[in-house]
Amino acid sequence: MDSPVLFLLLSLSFSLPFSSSSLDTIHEGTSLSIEKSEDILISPDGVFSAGFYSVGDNAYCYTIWFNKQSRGKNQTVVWMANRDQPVNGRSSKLSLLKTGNLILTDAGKFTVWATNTQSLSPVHLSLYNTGNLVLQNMEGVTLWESFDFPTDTLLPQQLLTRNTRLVSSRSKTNYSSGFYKLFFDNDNLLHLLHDGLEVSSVYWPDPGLISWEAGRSTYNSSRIAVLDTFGNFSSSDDFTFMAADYGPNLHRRLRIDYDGDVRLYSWDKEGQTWFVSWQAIQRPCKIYENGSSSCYPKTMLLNGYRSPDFQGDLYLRLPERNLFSYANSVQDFTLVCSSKGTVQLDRKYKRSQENGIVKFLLWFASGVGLEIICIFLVWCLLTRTQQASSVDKQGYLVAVTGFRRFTYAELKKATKDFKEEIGRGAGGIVYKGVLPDNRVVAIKRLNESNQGEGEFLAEVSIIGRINHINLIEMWGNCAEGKRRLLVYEYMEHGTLSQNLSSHALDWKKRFDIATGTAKGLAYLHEECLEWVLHCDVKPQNILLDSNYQPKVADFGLSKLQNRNFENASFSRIRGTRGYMAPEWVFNLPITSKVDVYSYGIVVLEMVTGKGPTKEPKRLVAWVREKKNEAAAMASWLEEIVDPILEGSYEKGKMETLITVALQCVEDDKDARPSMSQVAEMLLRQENDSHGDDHGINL
Ligand SMILES: *[C@@H]1O[C@H](CO)[C@@H](O)[C@H](O)[C@H]1NC(C)=O
Ligand SMILES: *[C@@H]1O[C@H](CO)[C@@H](O)[C@H](O)[C@H]1NC(C)=O
Ligand SMILES: *[C@@H]1O[C@H](CO)[C@@H](O)[C@H](O)[C@H]1NC(C)=O
Ligand SMILES: *[C@@H]1O[C@H](CO)[C@@H](O)[C@H](O)[C@H]1NC(C)=O
Ligand SMILES: CC(=O)N[C@H]1CO[C@H](CO)[C@@H](O)[C@@H]1O
Repeated sequence: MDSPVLFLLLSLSFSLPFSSSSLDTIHEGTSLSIEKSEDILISPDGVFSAGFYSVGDNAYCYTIWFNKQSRGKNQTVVWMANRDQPVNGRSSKLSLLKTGNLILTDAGKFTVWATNTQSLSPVHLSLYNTGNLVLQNMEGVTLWESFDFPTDTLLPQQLLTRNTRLVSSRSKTNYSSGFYKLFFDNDNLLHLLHDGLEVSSVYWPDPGLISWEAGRSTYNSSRIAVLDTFGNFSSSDDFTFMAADYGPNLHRRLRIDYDGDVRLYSWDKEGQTWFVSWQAIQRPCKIYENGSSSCYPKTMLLNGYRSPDFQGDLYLRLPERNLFSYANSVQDFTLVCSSKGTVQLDRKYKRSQENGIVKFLLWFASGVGLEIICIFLVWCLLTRTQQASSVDKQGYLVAVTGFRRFTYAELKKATKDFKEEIGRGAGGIVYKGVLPDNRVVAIKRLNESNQGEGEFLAEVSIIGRINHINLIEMWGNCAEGKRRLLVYEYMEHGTLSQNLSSHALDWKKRFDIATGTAKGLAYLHEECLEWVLHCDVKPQNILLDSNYQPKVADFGLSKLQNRNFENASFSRIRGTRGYMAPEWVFNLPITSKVDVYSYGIVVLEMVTGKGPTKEPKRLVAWVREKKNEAAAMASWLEEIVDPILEGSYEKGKMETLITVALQCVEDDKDARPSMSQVAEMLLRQENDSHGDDHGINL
């Protein structure tokens, strides 16, 4: 410092928050104080800083930000230590203790955040050129690094793993944790989840697509994604993208924005500003915003979305009596959606005053600007029957999402403190309950697990979307702490097993149950959004509604439960003895054919009235033997059919049913038909018999 002027300039520059101080490392025993503006770490190349950052009135977070500052804008924050618990603007400090722990203390001296690390040898904290804040000991072992604990931003070379997730900010100005999450789900796919206070829903990739349709692969379980410095993002589920300005740009960052979209930003050197070089969701209207525009096949059509790419006219056919209310409710819904990278949603949901049976709402809005115009047709059908009040209270959310989130207190009350037990299984206990709107429900209380709430909700939202007349419908769920509950529709006639020994199930009902169950399982295996194995098909899991139509229960739970078994895609505990396919015993790969096997046993049990006890082979062998004797003895059916039926059944249909069931229980899984083939064989039989075969054997 030979010139005092230079010295003055230099010390001035130190008092600016983004000066080019050379401090990139602190050693143990050091504290960085919130009051001292020079207490800032700056990466060696001067690109990143770490220090206290104002997030509101006298509220500060310890953050890492880009030193490059868009003109007139606030700093670009890339990481926060304490986003949900800001500290006071006075006396707060970050201290690197001799023990190796890095702690953030508030004015009141309590610890707001800590790395919880310890080390016997001296430690130091450095801010790297990558934007990674790293705590190392003398031997160069990394004890902690900010790259392992991302907030809403992923920087080049920072790995997104099975243990990390990006969580959006609350809003543009509020940095605390918001509702949108980017993470690897249990199916090995990178998902975007809206995890709201009442409902949660996966909205990317498009839930209407099967993984391979969305260009994803579920097979690679390494669950890892990374963005390189050139702007090439690649993920282990085969999802890849390249920045529009692919190449050696100096600065990039991938962020899940407060509006739920994921965007890649690149630094424009000339304009000194960030620009979007990629985004996950092109049309902001597609982002989940409490039921704006997605497709929900589960419930009645509540709203519709017209793609801007669609040029034609659109017609909706309605009962004539609704035309009147249609005209009156045009104004009921307002929804503004512009395409300028921002979503403005201003919705007023009003119920029309008139006592019409069905309400119909139509609305459209056009976006600002020429590029894209979003047109929404919003249509609401709410039947005003005796249940009108319940529909009014909850109908909106339930109809939009298929299910809602309950609090534990609500469910405790609904079940009168879990008084009436109606079932019990491997996964938990089922209780009967009554919701405040008088709907009777079955509430399954799952055994406690360590599964994260977010994962549970993501999974449940998938199960909740599965909708088929022969599958039990889920109405809601609850996740509080370790408590996990599922709320289902209540089935009047209980389980198939409770009915088997009664006279209530005549031949026709039994055949219908076999057919319906096959249809439900076929839907699970082949048609629903996610390929789901049941893995525990048995009479206790087949429920009967007031018309004795079967509804398969407990599907999807294998997905909820096997979380605890690291890497074992299906725990060996799943299933019930007597109904389990030989694959389980011989440790062979588990496919949908395990459900086919169990189904076959259930049908044999239904036909013969004999349970499989502990040894399914004996039942199977016995039926096979009798059938093979058929050539010699014409009356083999009489010998095996449940005596409760008192011989009242259609012979041809019965033979088909038994033949199909025996195919289902072949030891070789490849010899078993698929569930949809079973359904088809039975349905064909049913149709044929409407014609000639009235061979009721009395
Ligand atoms: C910068 O952030 C503060 C609060 O943290 C806010 O009051 C201010 O309006 C922001 N300035 C700009 C230009 O966004
Ligand atoms: C941000 O939002 C959260 C949740 O609504 C709220 O508790 C917190 O006070 C907000 N923070 C600021 C700085 O407004
Ligand atoms: C992008 O990264 C993936 C995975 O590392 C690689 O296979 C692919 O070739 C890269 N693409 C380009 C254009 O560099
Ligand atoms: C799984 O993905 C990772 C990361 O993309 C890759 O390195 C690995 O080779 C993949 N494994 C298989 C079996 O494809
Ligand atoms: C951002 C937004 O509009 N959220 C709304 C979604 O819907 C719920 C329930 O209807 C509202 O409470 C939220 O404010």
